[in-house]
Amino acid sequence: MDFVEHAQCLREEVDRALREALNFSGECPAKLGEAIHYAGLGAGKRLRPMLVLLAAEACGGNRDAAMPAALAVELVHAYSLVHDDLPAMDDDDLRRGRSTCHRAFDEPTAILAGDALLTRAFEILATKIPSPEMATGCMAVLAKAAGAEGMVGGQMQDLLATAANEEASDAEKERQLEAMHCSKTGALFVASLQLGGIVAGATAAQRAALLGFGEKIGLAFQIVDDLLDVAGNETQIGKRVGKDDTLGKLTFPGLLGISESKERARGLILEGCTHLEHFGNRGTALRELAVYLGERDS
Ligand code: GRG
Repeated sequence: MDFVEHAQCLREEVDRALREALNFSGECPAKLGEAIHYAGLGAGKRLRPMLVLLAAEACGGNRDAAMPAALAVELVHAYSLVHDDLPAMDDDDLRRGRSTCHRAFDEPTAILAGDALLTRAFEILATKIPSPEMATGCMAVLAKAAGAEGMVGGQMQDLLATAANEEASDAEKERQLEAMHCSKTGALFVASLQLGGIVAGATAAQRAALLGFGEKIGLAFQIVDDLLDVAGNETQIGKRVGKDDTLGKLTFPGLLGISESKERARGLILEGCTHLEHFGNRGTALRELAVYLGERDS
């Protein structure tokens, strides 16, 4: 099986489990339930859950035991997309090839659906991971990565950067851009790999290797995301392109140019993959995923 087929199988497994995880049996109002399903089950790539599952396998664990952690990361990611698209944030109308959640429903419902996806993530970690130590370990890692010192903090840096720092040197702008992406996007990539490690009972050395790998590929992913915003195909990507430029955002292609940005992404992926040597053959699927991240067109 080549990596594309492997990734498709993983995506289908994740989607089946996601559907079940978003099946609210209690008193969830129907409209809220619909918005949660709409945002949580849209046609995303499911990269973060794949990272969780493949990291667990690289550390000698199995996919079934890692699935609750994989779902939790995907739900946090889905919430962040809903809130990122809101008028007060990026004000987008297209996501995953269809209307954003607040356009398909309304703004208050989208805010609440995002909140419910976020809280469901932690409910799943608390109730579906049998070992209490592993469950609390996962909750601590995911909360930190998603919060003020991670994704939410990175989003704030992004909002502040748009208007400020005009005077900064290119080197300083690059440093700020990397720091912002490390928090906004990279933290959840690193957390995905760490969660896979935790549920597989990884050693400290294995977790350090996953961290080294995650930091590099998280940044490479974001550089490719910036490149797709400049030169990608809106239908393939499923979201508007050219937004960064319209919003006056600092981006890697804006700062380094297109070919240097591509070179940078390639270099980061190669560097990241050196950390996978620690896992021998068990790291192969993570390596293939990293290569895919660099070459993706959506
Ligand atoms: C609490 C208001 C509030 C906000 C939460 C919105 C937010 C904090 C953070 C934004 C983080 C964010 C949306 C980062 C963008 C990362 C990114 C490039 C997402 C696209 O990821 P893909 O390509 O998406 O993996 P798919 O659709 O494939 O899952």
